[in-house]
Amino acid sequence: MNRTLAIIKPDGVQAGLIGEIIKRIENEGLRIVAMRMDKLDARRAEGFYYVHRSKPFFNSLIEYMTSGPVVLMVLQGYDVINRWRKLMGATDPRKAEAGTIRADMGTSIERNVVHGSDAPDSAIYEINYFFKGTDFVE
Ligand code: IDP
Ligand code: MG
Repeated sequence: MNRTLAIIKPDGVQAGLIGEIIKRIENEGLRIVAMRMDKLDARRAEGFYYVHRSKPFFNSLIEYMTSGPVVLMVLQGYDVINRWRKLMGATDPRKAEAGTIRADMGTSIERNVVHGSDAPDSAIYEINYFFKGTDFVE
């Protein structure tokens, strides 16, 4: 699996960070093979994050993810899942490595600016959740 799903979350879009985040993706040598802006409603956000449905932070996460527009992207490249996770940094911006997107731009463990698939099976689920075959460029 050489593709992953990336999301610029509502706080990132709201703060005007789309360009800076895409610049980091391109500088890393990852290719954007599908991309669009969207606004998630609760049903779509809940389906996307269904693995977290019993977590205490689930309702707050859904409220956050539906609070404004997002940028959905499919990234492609060698070892892309790990490379994008490394660019993002740890879930909690306070624990994220210096120079990562979450360390530089995140404001809390919830409002951490970006999403990235964490494994090949979740990448397949997440990419297919938002994109269909004809959305991709080669
Ligand atoms: P990840 O985005 O680094 O893969 P996950 O554990 O999959 O982290 O959690 C999904 C999202 O849920 C996080 O990116 C963050 O927005 C939110 N989240 C995770 N843990 C917490 C928490 O303890 N409190 C509040 N929100 C959380
Ligand atoms: Mg995750």
